[in-house]
Amino acid sequence: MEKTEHMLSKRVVVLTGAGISAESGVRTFRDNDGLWENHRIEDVATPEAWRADPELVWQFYQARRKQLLEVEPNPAHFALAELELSLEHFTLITQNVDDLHERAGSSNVIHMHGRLNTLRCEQTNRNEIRMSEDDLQNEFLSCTCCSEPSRLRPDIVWFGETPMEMPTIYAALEKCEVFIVVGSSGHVYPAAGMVNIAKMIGAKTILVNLDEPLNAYDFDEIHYGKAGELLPRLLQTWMKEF
Ligand code: BV8
Repeated sequence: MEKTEHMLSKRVVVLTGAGISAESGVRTFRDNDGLWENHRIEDVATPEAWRADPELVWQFYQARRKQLLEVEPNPAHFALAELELSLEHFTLITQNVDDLHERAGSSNVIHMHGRLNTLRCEQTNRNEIRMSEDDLQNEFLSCTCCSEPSRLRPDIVWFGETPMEMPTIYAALEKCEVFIVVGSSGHVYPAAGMVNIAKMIGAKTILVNLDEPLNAYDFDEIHYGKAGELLPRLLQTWMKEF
């Protein structure tokens, strides 16, 4: 997609969470009390769980990878893709592992908690897109990068693992003038602490969320409601303000 000729100059960083994909039908973590088939997400999304019961963890991710084929971006995703086209300096960071931002037209999306549509070789840590029908079955899958194929793991940042692209994220935060969070409960760090960094460097902090997150006090401006309804409207205001 082409950038619009009259580019707005404000340096904007956006962080999204599960709430932006809720209206697309993707379950959030804590709205349905964070359970999956009676397992606490925090107990399934860990390296220890993968070591102890790889079949259980694999089924958890295969179910969510399959769901990617059934969901579509919603107006909130499209609004952010449009905002990106009007800004010279725009960084989109997501905690989400779905590909809805990309499918709505966003580019250079930083998936700090990994992605569902790629899998990672346990030997080389290389990732490959594996979303064909054969890749979505119950059996484990092997990599295509090793002469002796190794098992592939979900390309996901589990609890206790280091989020992706943190240096890039901190570099964008330290220069931003506006920091917008959409659809996150502020439970998970370091994502939930990013608003503090933005605030410290004097950026304007804006929250768009269905209900009050744990870190609500850190935001200068809060819009409570559904992202799919609020973002398209806020976009009009931001296009004038930024
Ligand atoms: C790390 C992949 C070191 C899995 C995920 C004690 C205290 C503080 C921190 C810790 C602690 N013990 C351990 C930690 C660290 C831990 C952590 O934060 N634990 C929490 C549970 C306390 N963090 C880590 O382990 C991280 N790694 O710290 O490494 C480090 C630190 C800094 C630098 C280098 C190294 C790794 C965390 C990554 C875990 N993986 N995802 C998977 O997806 O399967 S996290 C998981 O939670 C998802 O990514 C999800 O995005 C994320 C956060 O949840 P939210 O996105 O906020 O979603 P949630 O459901 O919670 O909320 C949805 C919100 O949307 C709600 O507020 C709702 O109101 C709103 N909403 C709903 N509908 C709508 C809406 N809003 C708008 N419109 C709507 N329609």
